[in-house]
Amino acid sequence: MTAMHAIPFRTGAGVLLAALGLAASRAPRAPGGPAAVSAKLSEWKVELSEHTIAAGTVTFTIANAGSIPHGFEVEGQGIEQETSVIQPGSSGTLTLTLKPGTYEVYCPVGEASHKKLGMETHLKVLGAKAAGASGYGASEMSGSNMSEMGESPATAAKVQAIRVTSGGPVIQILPGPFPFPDSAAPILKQFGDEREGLESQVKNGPYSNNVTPISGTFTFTAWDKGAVRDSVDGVAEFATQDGARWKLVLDRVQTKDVPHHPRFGGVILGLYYHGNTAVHTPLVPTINSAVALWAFGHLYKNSALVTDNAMVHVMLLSRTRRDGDFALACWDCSKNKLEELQLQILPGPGEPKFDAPGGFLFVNWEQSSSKKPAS
Ligand SMILES: [Cu+2]
Repeated sequence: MTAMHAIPFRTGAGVLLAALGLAASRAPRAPGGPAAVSAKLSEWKVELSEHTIAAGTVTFTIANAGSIPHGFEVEGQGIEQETSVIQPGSSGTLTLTLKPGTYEVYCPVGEASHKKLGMETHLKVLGAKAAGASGYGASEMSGSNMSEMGESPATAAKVQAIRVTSGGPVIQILPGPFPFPDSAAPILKQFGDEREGLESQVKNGPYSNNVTPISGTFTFTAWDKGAVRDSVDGVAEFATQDGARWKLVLDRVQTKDVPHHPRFGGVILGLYYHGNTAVHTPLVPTINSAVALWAFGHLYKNSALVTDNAMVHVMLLSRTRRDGDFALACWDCSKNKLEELQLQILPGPGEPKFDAPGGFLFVNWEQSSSKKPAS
């Protein structure tokens, strides 16, 4: 997902010309007056009207144009100031006195998750001399252009991959009540149209303490190559509590975002989400993940093809279940060891429910491991 908000890289004269155009068209601060900067928050970016301002007092007017709550934080040169949470459709202001230097501007919601998803930019504050009527020096211009790019081309192009191997006790999760309904309730309110469906899952859904030991294995490799080139290759085989033998072959990702459920191009490494983050369903505890992916799978039951379009969600995440009875043990599990491998399989769009309790397949391997694959 790294390329999601990347801006095409321009080199040489292009950078300079673009920067000159930018500097010429802006007067970020009237002489003696406070600077005014507008900020727009959405999934998953922070957009500023100005990326370079003069030192002194600045008032940020921040609009949340997204569909979930966000916040706004300015950090650098010894200061760290943030707004309270801004609801979708609302706005807030933040007035600061900034000295020269570079500041990070980001959404602080969800620990580092919204920032990691791309809600981060930079603001450059120039000293009085550099910000004078004679305009910006060449070094500041290229600096401001760099910060507008958000991330370096090297970062944007970086391919990340992970190989995951299942291990430890294997359990099948059967329908039942979600054990933290009170913690999830305030987050569910933010889910609009989806709320009703989620509320019925609170009573009887896939994230329950109703589990049964089974057996099986799951190994896959996932590649995070940017917004459109992510991929996955893997096989899971397991026998469910009714004795049926299932096999799932993963060879392509699902990339289509739905509100509250971004797919990050199919594969994302190192995401903190679910639970109290308002990113994806709150009917999963708040977790950190080594990898999360969304895929279409070929599903077989007792060697017969069930579908080529099974909807699959996989996470190697911070442990959510305790030893022994494998009950969900924490609402915020994000600090636990990243060793729980979850495989959730649902019928494809318009396809009938699976012949399994609740119509879905949900298997956990409790002590799984990951490594960087040999390239
Ligand atoms: Cu945010």
